[in-house]
Amino acid sequence: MSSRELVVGVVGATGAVGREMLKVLEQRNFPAKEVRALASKRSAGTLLEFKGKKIKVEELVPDSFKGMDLALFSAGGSVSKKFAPIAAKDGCIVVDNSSAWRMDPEVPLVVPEVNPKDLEKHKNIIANPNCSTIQMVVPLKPIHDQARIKRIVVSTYQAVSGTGHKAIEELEKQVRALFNMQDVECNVYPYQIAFNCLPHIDVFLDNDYTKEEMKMVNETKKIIGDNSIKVTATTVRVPVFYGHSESVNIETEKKITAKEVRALLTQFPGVKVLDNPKEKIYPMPIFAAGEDDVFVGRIRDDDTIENGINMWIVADNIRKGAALNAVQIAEELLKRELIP
Ligand code: NAP
Ligand code: 3JN
Repeated sequence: MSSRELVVGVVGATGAVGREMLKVLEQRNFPAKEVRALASKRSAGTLLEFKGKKIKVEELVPDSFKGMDLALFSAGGSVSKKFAPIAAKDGCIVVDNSSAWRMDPEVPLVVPEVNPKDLEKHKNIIANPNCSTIQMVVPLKPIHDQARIKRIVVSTYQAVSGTGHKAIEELEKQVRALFNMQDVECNVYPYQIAFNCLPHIDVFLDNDYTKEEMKMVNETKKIIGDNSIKVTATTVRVPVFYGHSESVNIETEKKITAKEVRALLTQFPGVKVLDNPKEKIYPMPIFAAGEDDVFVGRIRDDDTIENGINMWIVADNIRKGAALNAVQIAEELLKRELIP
């Protein structure tokens, strides 16, 4: 990595993702000479901790990016739409966690294990994919390189932390209420999430898929760099705090066996294979929470088609799905000397 030390801003620093970004920057000893925390006026003045010191949250304003080298954004799409171009114009490189810029052809959409070279064409804004897409494309990349994936069918089981800190509180409160024989209050989700599954993440679109499902479809093609891959998704919210799970079925052009997939994935960076069903070893959110790797197991030949594989993929949605991937993008930018 370069020996440069950067002024780094975390936009949305008080949120579920922003707090994890501060943690990941600290844990990975990211070369920052200063870390600034930004959020809305509501939480300006709040104290957060970084490397044992208190940092005061500043209100995000158009002038916030003066003198800043890198900004990690996780304050929602409208903040990114408005402020990322302002930062970019001021020479500050933005790694944006929202969907605002992901499908813009001028903006690289990057998972460092999969398409780091796409960073080379950046124009100061880089997009971090959706968490469900990230954890799926990491293990699919080496399979695609070896056998060319033609079609993906995915169903997700997504943790409430993906909706932010208010959703984490909602699940906790509903569980407490139910154990105390009280009525549940639903403010974040349209229905009770405790002891339930909602086949509804983000808004419904005209084709009756949700926006989350179509993010998975479109982002996968852009990251893997192959528009011909067919992807179909069903995304479901489940009463888990941290860790998204996915059941993934793929059809490949060339034959690849479950045994070969296991061997490929064992060597791939960022992936941990947990696959010994006879010993009851398989990935679960309770193992993935707080971890960096994408866990893969239940790898099986799908005998209903000529070249098919089934697998089960689990990762910490706030870490690899958001904060860690963003910091890894920044590290890759430094390594490739792409930060002026
Ligand atoms: P959260 O817990 O609700 O936190 C939202 C953060 O945004 C807070 O820090 C909030 O600051 C800040 N914010 C809201 N409005 C703002 C404004 N007008 N100006 C400045 N800051 C503002 O949500 P989260 O889970 O951390 O998610 C935040 C965003 O990250 C999401 O909306 C999404 O775009 C992105 N995200 C991406 C992924 C992914 O899949 N890669 C996953 C989760 C989230 P206050 O304390 O001042 O309210
Ligand atoms: O629901 C999840 O598990 C992931 C949520 C991601 C999210 C939440 C609010 C807004 C996004 C995202 O990253 O796609 C957005 C957004 O559209 O920016």
